[in-house]
Amino acid sequence: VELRNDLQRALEQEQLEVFYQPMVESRTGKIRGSEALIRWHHPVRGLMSPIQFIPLAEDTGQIIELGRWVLQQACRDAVRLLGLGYRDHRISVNVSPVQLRQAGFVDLVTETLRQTGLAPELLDLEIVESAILYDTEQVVDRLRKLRELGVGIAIDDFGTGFSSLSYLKIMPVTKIKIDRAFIKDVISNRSDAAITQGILSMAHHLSLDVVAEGVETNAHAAFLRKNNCQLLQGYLFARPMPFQNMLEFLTTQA
Ligand code: G
Ligand code: G
Ligand code: MN
Ligand code: NA
Repeated sequence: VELRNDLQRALEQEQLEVFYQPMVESRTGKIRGSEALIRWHHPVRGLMSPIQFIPLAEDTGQIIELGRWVLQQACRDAVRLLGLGYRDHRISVNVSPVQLRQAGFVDLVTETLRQTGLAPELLDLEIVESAILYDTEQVVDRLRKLRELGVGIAIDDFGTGFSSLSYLKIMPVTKIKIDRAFIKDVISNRSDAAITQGILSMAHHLSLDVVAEGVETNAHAAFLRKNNCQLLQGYLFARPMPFQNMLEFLTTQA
């Protein structure tokens, strides 16, 4: 209850901040986009990770307001990047299954894009496999409408959910993000290597973009480059950081 009240105050008192983590093209080393990751500057507990409050916000329904805020902030920041000349920098925003179950979600995205002036083609929404576990028809219909707008749909934490792969046939997916659990030991563990290669092969045959998460070493990056994984994300390149630091990071890469 306490944290719930705190979260309400956080939304009202601007204690939330969107951090960004770059996604790098494996072939060229160029930054192609970034993922928006929420942080909470709690007045007593300090900087809080989303795993400490997203599940609570999902239970209380506060995720709706929080998600709306993140989407708007990320779109605004993306437009700022455009204005600075980063013309094809994509922005990825995490969307909770709870948000996707809202009838008004497509309107929210449409309205946010209109208000901020961001081209839909520069926005990816990251969703987890379990997002279509409930209200499947309605959620899939919403995802189709978002695709029709031009927004990209990325499957986050790919391979760790318990869903069947057949959802790839009904979901209008454009991108897969390989979960970092597979990347961690990809060099030493034959199963992880085989699974990663399998996901990459499947994604190519389905014409899906792929991002590997949790890329922490040069060996990870080399393995993924060799196996034609286009995009890499992880501590090897940068940790999630405030927008201002992201701007500086971009200029060092230019
Ligand atoms: O930023 P970090 O790697 O600590 O994120 C931890 C988890 O919180 C990840 O699973 C990430 O997807 C999730 N997360 C981060 N920001 C958001 C957000 O804005 N909305 C939702 N729904 N989840 C987020
Ligand atoms: O579930 P999602 O993929 O959105 O989660 C992103 C989370 O992964 C964030 O908490 C982020 O801080 C974390 N993360 C990003 N890059 C790395 C990495 O290279 N190694 C590890 N261990 N975690 C990472
Ligand atoms: Mn994510
Ligand atoms: Na992930």
